[in-house]
Amino acid sequence: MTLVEINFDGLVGPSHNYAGLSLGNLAATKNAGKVSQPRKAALQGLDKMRGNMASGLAQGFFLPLPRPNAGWLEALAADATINPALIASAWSASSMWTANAATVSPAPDCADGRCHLTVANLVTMPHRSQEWPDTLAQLRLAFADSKHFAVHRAVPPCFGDEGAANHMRFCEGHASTGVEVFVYGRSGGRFPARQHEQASRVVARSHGLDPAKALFIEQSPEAIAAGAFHNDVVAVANAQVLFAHEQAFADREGANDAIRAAFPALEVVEVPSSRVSLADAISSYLFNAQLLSMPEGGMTLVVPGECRENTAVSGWLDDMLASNGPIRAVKVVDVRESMANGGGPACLRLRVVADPATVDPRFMLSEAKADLMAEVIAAQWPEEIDPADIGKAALAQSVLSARAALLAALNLSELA
Ligand code: SUG
Repeated sequence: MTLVEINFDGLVGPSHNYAGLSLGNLAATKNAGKVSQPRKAALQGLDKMRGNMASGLAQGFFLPLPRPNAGWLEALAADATINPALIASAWSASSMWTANAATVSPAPDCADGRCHLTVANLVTMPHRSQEWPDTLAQLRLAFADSKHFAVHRAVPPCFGDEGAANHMRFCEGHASTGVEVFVYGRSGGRFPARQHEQASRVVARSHGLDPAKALFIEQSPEAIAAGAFHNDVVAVANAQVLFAHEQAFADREGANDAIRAAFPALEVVEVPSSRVSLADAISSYLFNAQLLSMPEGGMTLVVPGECRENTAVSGWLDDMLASNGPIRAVKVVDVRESMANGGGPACLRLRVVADPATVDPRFMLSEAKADLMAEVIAAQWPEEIDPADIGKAALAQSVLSARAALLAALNLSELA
């Protein structure tokens, strides 16, 4: 059995819109009220998937969840008097950011030798708190092979869990035993700390991780207050490399020492605040990059186009490339529609280390399937959504029928 890293990207749903629902997510609140372009957004995401697949990497996908979520509105006894933000919440396409779908511990790290996944409860934000039941259904389908996977229910709701966005794994190679690092927030000043320490500990226990290889590290309150609502806005790890901002963790030296004690081969690529401020890191999403081990060797950092538009960030990237570090290439992708809601290349993917042959093949991407998806998107996804139209019956109908057409094309109508 060959274990490889598979990136499961969330396909951007037909209801993608800018309702400004996420307090503490500066891009989303800044763009509240703007007209979105769901068709363009989904095609941008699909192009990112195609690009990684063309590099020889295994690529999977998850489907948009049913929106508007009529069951949720019913549970809220929604009527004409209800707060419009709650209506918009029921329309949110936020499941596209699959880094928040679940936390994943690959088989070599887990006591029973299976890959464990815990669906994230996302309780802090109302619009995200409704995702987990439908995400769980999808995970249970994609990873139904119980010889290789264990899919867990969400952590009980008092403990906020935002999934893999706050989880890093260090290893010699993806298929070897790793050290898993859970980053939680205690305080975020003016903004909520969405990942709670207890939730991370529940996930580590239920995955059967070796306590010596599971670390719990506090995110810096300044980073949360500056708009890093998840750790993956200020840090990303791959194999032996930690790529992080100097102000990512509450105790920078303590964090590096603890990781190095558990994983001596650690290589830290740190960006000092004197080169890139927290504000520039957050507006460009430098760290919300995919750090990928390439099939030919070396690592590539897949960054959003916004990084090349920021002088400080672009200059740092050039210097990094000129140095002899572990990151050998930088690839720029256009995911602007997602970025405007605070979701970069790394938010859009969930990493699962597995043998692709053990995954339900309907969730694995091929060029032919990407072509088919692009056809459905071009024909069915709304070109634009003006937030003023959210809640209108005609738009709801077109969003529902667009998703149904995609499920039918992919032979996944059981997720309807
Ligand atoms: O939870 N944005 C998402 C972005 C998630 C990014 N994910 C990672 N960092 N891994 C969020 O804040 C905006 C939706 C709106 O406002 O309509 C939103 O939910």
